[in-house]
Amino acid sequence: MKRSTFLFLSMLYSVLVCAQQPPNIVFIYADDLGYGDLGCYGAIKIKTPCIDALAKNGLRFTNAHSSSATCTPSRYSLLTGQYAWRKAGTGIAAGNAALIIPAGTPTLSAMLQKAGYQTAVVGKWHLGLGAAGGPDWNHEVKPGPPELGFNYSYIIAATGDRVPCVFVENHHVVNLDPNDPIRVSYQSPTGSEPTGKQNPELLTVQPSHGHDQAIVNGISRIGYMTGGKAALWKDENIADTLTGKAIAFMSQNKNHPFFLYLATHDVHVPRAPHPRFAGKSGLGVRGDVILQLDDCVGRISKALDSLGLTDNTIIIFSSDNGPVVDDGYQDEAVVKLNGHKPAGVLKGGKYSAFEAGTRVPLLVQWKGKINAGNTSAALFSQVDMFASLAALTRQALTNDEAPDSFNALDVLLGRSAKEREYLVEHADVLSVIKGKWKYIEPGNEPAYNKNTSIQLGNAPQPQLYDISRDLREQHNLASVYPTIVKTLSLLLHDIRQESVTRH
Ligand code: NG6
Ligand code: CA
Repeated sequence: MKRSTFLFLSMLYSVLVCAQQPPNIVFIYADDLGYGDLGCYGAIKIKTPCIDALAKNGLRFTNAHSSSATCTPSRYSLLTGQYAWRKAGTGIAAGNAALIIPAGTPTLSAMLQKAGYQTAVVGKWHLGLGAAGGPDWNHEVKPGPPELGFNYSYIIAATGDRVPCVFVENHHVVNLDPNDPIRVSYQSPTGSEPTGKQNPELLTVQPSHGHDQAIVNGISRIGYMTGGKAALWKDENIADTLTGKAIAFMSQNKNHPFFLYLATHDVHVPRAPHPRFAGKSGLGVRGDVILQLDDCVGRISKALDSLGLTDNTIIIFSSDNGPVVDDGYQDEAVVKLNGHKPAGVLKGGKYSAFEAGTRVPLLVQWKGKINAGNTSAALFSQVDMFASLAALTRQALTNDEAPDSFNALDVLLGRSAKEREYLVEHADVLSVIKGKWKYIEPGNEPAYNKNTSIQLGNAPQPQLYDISRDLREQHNLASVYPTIVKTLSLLLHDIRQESVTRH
């Protein structure tokens, strides 16, 4: 064969192989990042150029929602495609909770594994670990992500503010010295170590509510912990460690389709930015860790570029719930806000039934496949990620897989504006959005949390807002439109009764 013919045929071969290779999926899940926290969502006091680049090169959603207003239930729904409120025990999990999703449950990761993907979770897990009774930190930490369809996992078991402050890689605590075993309790002290409550003089930041138990790196946490000294993370290095592990996973799998679920610790408390970012935002530590988050996203994008994978990778960026400024530490985030509005134009925040609880940034970049720089106003729920990515990878779903997840792939890729007929929001109470209406069911929980200064959206009477005109949910129209209240409360009732809502 002539050299030129050979070259032509081998080029044709690689073009065909590339064309057939399903896209890599990188899902970056920020923690507690609000609708107003990014430049591309209107923030002017803080610069987020790397995250904004995803919007510039891809699609930006203005009406996308996490499934819940807190972490554990949002992550539960993301991975199972089932509303967390259907299942007891899916509220904010303790750091020693048992695995909330039983091993063998159909998950987003297992579905993508079936589709031929290498799968990884790097970062915040917060879905419990281990069998009933919780994890055995000193031996095999099992079951966990490996039993739910992840080929590789490098996780923070719960949150940065909960013990144990160690990473778990696959089934083992990283750097654990067997002679210094870990003991954890959420009930009573595990040893005679000082605590935040008894020894505030040892702390670099004082708690404002809760967070007064074990002290790790001068920061007091939720829960008691003894031992595992060599395994403790340094808070300032968490972002770099996670970004490094994520990039290593992508590099190792560059010749193979992969799904990377990168769940950052930022911008959750405690906020301990690396010295590169400390003091750099001018907005205090919360601003600094937003810069750190932006840097992480920039490094992921750059790594994809240098691996030559950008064109065949979908990057999805979102947040697990809305923003909170004082979430339990006197870290000066409130006084240094300097006019920045984490929730943007919305009312409420993390924990809230108002829009800021679940309406979060969502950006999707797939160069060459998604038009650059567009905005979508379509209603989108993260519970739909499962069925949408199943459609992308041509996986059929049975009814017991992802029962509340709709295939919204065309919406996600900006090919259609045909949105969900309705969307359920979950905080202390459930709300439903349909068309221009948002109905919040009545509930007896407090209307306001004075610790976090968040309007929780709970009220003993039904609430109805026309969010097309009153996005800030100022005017409760429930008494003006009783029939709409009735229709939406019946819709919510039906959704609650059904165990499968996908149709
Ligand atoms: C709350 C914590 C808060 C945060 C939250 C979970 C207190 C007083 N507050 O209970 O600091 O950890 O749980 O956040 O302990 S989430 O984003 O993981 O849902
Ligand atoms: Ca969160």
